[in-house]
Amino acid sequence: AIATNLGFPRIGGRRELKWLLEKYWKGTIGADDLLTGAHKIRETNWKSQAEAGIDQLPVGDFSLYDHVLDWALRVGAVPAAYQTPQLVSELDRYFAMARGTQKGADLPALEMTKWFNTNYHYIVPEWSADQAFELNADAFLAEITAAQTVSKEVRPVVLGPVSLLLLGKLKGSSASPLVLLDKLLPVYQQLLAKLNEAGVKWVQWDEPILALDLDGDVQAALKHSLESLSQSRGSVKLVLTSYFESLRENLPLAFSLLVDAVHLDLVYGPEQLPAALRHIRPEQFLSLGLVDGRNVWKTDLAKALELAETAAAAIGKDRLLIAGSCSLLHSPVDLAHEAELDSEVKSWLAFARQKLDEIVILTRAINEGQASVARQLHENAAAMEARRTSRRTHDPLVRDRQKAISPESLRRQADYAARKTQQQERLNLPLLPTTTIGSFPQTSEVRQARAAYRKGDLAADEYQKFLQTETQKCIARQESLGIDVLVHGEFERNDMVEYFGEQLEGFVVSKNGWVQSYGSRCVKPPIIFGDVHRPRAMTVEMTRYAQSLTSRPVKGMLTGPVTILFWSFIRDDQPRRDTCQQIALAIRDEAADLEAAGISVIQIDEPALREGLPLRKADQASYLQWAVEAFRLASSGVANQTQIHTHMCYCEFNEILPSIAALDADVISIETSRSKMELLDGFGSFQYPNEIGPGVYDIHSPRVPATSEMVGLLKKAVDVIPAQRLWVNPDCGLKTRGWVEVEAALQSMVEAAREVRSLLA
Ligand code: THG
Ligand code: ZN
Repeated sequence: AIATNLGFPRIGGRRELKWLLEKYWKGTIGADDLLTGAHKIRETNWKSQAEAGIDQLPVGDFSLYDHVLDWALRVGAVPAAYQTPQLVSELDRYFAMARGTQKGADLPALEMTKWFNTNYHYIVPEWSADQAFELNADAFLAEITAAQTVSKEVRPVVLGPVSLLLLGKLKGSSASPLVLLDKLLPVYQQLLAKLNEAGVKWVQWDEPILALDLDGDVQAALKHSLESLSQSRGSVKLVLTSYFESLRENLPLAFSLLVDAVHLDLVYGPEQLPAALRHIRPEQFLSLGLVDGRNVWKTDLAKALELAETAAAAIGKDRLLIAGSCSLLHSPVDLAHEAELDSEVKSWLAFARQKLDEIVILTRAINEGQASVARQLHENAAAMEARRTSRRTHDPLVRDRQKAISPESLRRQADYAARKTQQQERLNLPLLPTTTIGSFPQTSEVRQARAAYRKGDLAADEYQKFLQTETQKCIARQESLGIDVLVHGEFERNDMVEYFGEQLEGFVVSKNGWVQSYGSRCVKPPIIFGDVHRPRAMTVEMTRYAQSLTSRPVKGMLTGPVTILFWSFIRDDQPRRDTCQQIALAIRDEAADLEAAGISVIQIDEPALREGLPLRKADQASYLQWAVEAFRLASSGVANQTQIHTHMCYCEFNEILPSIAALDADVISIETSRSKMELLDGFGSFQYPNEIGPGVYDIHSPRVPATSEMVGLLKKAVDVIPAQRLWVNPDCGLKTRGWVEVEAALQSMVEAAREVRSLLA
């Protein structure tokens, strides 16, 4: 068996890439410094993989911003707008496509969207109907040469032509991007010929779309692409990789393709191994994805070895590649950087660097026998046993409470129409009430105060005083702007999930467990290791304080159970729905406490509801059912007079509208302004029953929209949603913006609401 790895995190153990990129964008370092720094990260990654004993080093898994964008450029697909001579260097062009530019050329970024069901976001390539392709792989080939100095065997990672095309969009046409396949394949032929010349033995041929439901055209395209490439590749072998899901009905297809190995994600689809062993052809290798590439738990090596030994017994150990389930891009880098983590929980964890060791131990156990790694296997078994039996993962009180959940606890007391009347009596809001999504600018002052408090440089009471002053200013500003439903501003919070993870029992938060979200942006998901419960109120004090400053309603701000679940590292020893239900109970208690403190409006955000949707249609209905139930459990404990809001962003809502309606929130705010309210059409034709606040301006841009623009959007909205059920708010939270633009934009927004109100009167 050969020890392999599908990819390593790019961001660096200390987020070196993030700092380099942000300095380069600011202009404090030049292109040479950026490229040298990036090369150093690549080299460090290769060296640590080689030292760990990985036999084939992945090359091309690194990227300055995003690997899908890299491949669009490697096949020469630059949309016309970005071919302008105003973009002087290749690097300017690259970053203009990735994040837009206002220097010289004024160009928006290309669209960005989620990478399958992960929390990573990729840049969506734009294809044109007359698209021409051209190989542009010198830098890629140079990386291969550089990696060959670190290890004798390197494995270039290539994003396959069918997935590349389908991950992009064909502009101005409703045809499938696959109409371009025959134009694209010659570029891949040239590339393979060059890899052959470079002495490459194995290429990782990523076709991640194999994890999806595929129609006949896509299946035929995969077959055709590999047939057309078989001539040009000399002795290069291809390992066909997909991940995040079992291959299911695509499995026979995968093994029938002209590839020399097929990779299986055996963490998310262990049941596919027997079918794979039946379908594998005698000359093919099998790549076993045994180590979870997107979670933080140690692998149960005994269980993984059982699978590997079954495979070895069936086809021989010489035909096995041992690997992570997917690229380690989705794992934090190195557990060794976590000096302060709870030591018991830490003994159950493996980050990317530790996962390499697991891959090598499994490979040695297969090649040299279990005795050769007896100590490591023994240690692992002890860690597994300790985790299984730890009292800290099981809380009988939480379990009893879950068993006692009644159907009534998933329902508000009255239906929406009755609630609406009672809420209006209490809140007395105008037509088209104005509000914001929750957060206000996290200025450097706010972040510095939090950092000082965490370091111990700022005393707890000083920090509290600081937060109160910020909140006070924020309330005063909203009052003078004339906003109807206020928020406290969330100055005490870092991230909307991490903040709750820090306070709930059953979670730990790492110091350095960063994972790339997109470009230079990272998240640090909390780790759910045990049964979740809420030891004390989390948001009540600050919300009550804010409410004491004003006679207008202040919204209590909570993150919903589904979003807390999906933006955390999830325990793998019980079904997700059980964990989600536990979080929902904690949020339900928090909502009850807010209500008892006199809070009349409570927002429970669920931006990740759509994210959790399984990749395969067959699994979606049951997911939606437990996800909706978790939200309803969290939100239904309050009285009719308490108004529940929710918020969702970055997603295609239309396909899950029935589930969004089933949440039965009194008010939902959604992101719509970038699509100029097109998104709202779905809500109109579906006849969404409750209140909606379609975002009237895009908070992702520093641009301050004119009142007339927002009036235009509101008029469009009134056409699809009755005015009595319409709210006026920005697209999303304001924490990434500055106060100057926020005040100007909100002033225009309040003015727009007033104008439309008088038009309607
Ligand atoms: N929180 C969490 N997960 C998320 C989002 C979030 N996943 C989806 C989406 N939002 C991703 N978007 C972003 C947007 C901004 C940042 C990260 C992900 C970001 N991160 C800071 C950075 O990299 O500098 C780190 C923030 C910090 O210091 O805590 O700006 O909102 N959990
Ligand atoms: Zn949002």
